[in-house]
Amino acid sequence: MSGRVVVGTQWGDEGKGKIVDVLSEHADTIVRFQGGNNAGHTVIVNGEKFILHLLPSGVLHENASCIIGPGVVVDPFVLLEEIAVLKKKGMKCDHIRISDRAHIIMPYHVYQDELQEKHSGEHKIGTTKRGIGPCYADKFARNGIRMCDLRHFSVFEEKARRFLAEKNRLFTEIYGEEAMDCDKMINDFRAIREEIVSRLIESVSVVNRDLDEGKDVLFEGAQAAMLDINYGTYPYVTSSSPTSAGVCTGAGVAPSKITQVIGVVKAYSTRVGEGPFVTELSDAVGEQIRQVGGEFGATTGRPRRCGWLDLNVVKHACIINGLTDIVLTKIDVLSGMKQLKICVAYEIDGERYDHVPSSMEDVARATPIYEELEGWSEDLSQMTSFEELPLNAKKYIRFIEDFTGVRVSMISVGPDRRNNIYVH
Ligand code: 2SA
Ligand code: GDP
Ligand code: MG
Repeated sequence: MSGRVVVGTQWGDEGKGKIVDVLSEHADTIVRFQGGNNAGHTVIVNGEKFILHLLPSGVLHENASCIIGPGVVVDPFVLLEEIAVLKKKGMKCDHIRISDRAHIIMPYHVYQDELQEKHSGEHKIGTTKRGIGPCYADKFARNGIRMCDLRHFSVFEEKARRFLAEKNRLFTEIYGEEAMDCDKMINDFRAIREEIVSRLIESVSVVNRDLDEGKDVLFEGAQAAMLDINYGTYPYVTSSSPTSAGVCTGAGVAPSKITQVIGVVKAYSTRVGEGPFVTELSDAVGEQIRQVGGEFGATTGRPRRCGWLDLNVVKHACIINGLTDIVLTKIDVLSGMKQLKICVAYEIDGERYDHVPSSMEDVARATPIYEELEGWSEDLSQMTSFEELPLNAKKYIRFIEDFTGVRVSMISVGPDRRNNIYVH
C-alpha cells in the first residue's frame, strides 16, 4: 500500500504542480483533497505550459485515475473549461472523476467573495475572488449544495433558489449592490448538469479500495501550511486544511493509510495576498527574485511578494504535516547572489521565538533572526546529480536538512518535468 501526500510548506506556489506531475509518473490514482480553483499549478512538459486550477496536476498522465475529492470545492464551469483545454490538446480526459460529496461553488459564492473584498477596505484578505471562502462557510453552516444534488435536478433547483434568495438580500440590503438573476443561474446549471453528473463517483470506496489493493495513490495538496485555516496566519489564510491531516477529512482516508508525506519547500519565500510576511524583501533583491523566479500569480497574475527562506515557517510545516521528505524547488533562482540569508527564528519585543506565534499581530511585529550563507554563481538548471552542485549550494541544502531534521530527497532546478536532481 502506498498513500503518498504532497503538500506546500510555505504560502503556496512552491512548485507543487511540477512535483506532483513528476511523482505521478508511476501513480495509479491522484486525488485532490482541499481547496478549489484558487490554486494555480504550473506544469511544463517539453516547453508546453499547462496551468491547472481544479484538475489534479497528475492529470497529464492519462493512465492514472484523477479524482477531485470530497473536500474540494468545485466551480463546475471552470472545471469544464479546464477539461475542454486538455481535450483541445488531444487528451481524452476519461480518467477525470469528481466526488459526489464535493461542494459546488455557486455563482453567488464568487459574487459574494468579490463584494466582501470590495467592501472590506483595509481589512481585505486579498483572496483570489473565486468564491472559496463563501463556499466553505456555507458548507460548514450546512447551507451548501453538493455534487450529488445535481443527480436530481429538482433537489438542486430547490436549494439553489432558496439560497440565492437569501444571498440576494445580502447583496442588495447590506452591500447595496445588484441582485443575481436566479433563472439564468438555474439554466446555466441545467446546460452542464449531464456532463458533470457523468463524472461523479462515490470516491471514498474507490480510493480506499485502491489503497487496500496496494496501488500507488498520490494525494495532492493545494495552497500550503501558512494558508491553513487552523495553523496559518489567520485570518489571512484560505478556508481549508492544506495539510496532511486534510487528506483524512478531505479524501475520506484514515491516517494509518498515509505512508509518506512530502513537503515542497521553495528555496526562498513568496506570498500573494495580504497578511504578515516576516522575511519579505521590499527592495532590489526582492525584485530580482520576482523577475528571475517569475513570481506572478498563476491564477490571478498578481505579483507575488518575495523574501528570504523562513525556516521558522518550514519547521512549523514539518511539525503539523509530519513530513518524511522535503522536495526543494527553485534553488536555481538563487544563482548569482553573493550572500544568502535564512531566517531561523523571530524576535518580538526583544524576545526570541523558535516557533510561529499564533497571533497575527505578533507575527506582524516580528523581525527575522538570520543566518548568512555564501552564494554561488553557477547555473544549476542543467545539473542532474547532487555531486555536481556547487559547494555553497550543497551547504544551503544541508543547512535546511540539519535545521528541520527532514531529508531533502529531491531538488528541482528548473520548471520542466526533466529538471530534477534525486538525492540518494
Ligand atoms: P482564497 O481565494 O480565499 O483561497 O484566498 C485566501 C488567501 O489564500 C491565498 N491563496 C493563494 N496563495 C498562493 N497561491 C495561490 N494560488 C494562485 C497561484 C494565486 C494567484 O498559484 O499563484 O494566482 O493569485 C493561492 N490561492 C489562494 C490568497 O492569496 C489569500 O491570501
Ligand atoms: P504551485 O502552486 O505550488 O504548483 O506553484 P506554481 O505553479 O503556482 O508556481 C511555481 C512556478 O515556478 C511555476 O511557474 C513553475 O513552472 C516554476 N517552477 C517550479 N519548479 C521550478 C524550479 O525548480 N525552478 C524554476 N526556475 N522554476 C520552477
Ligand atoms: Mg500556485
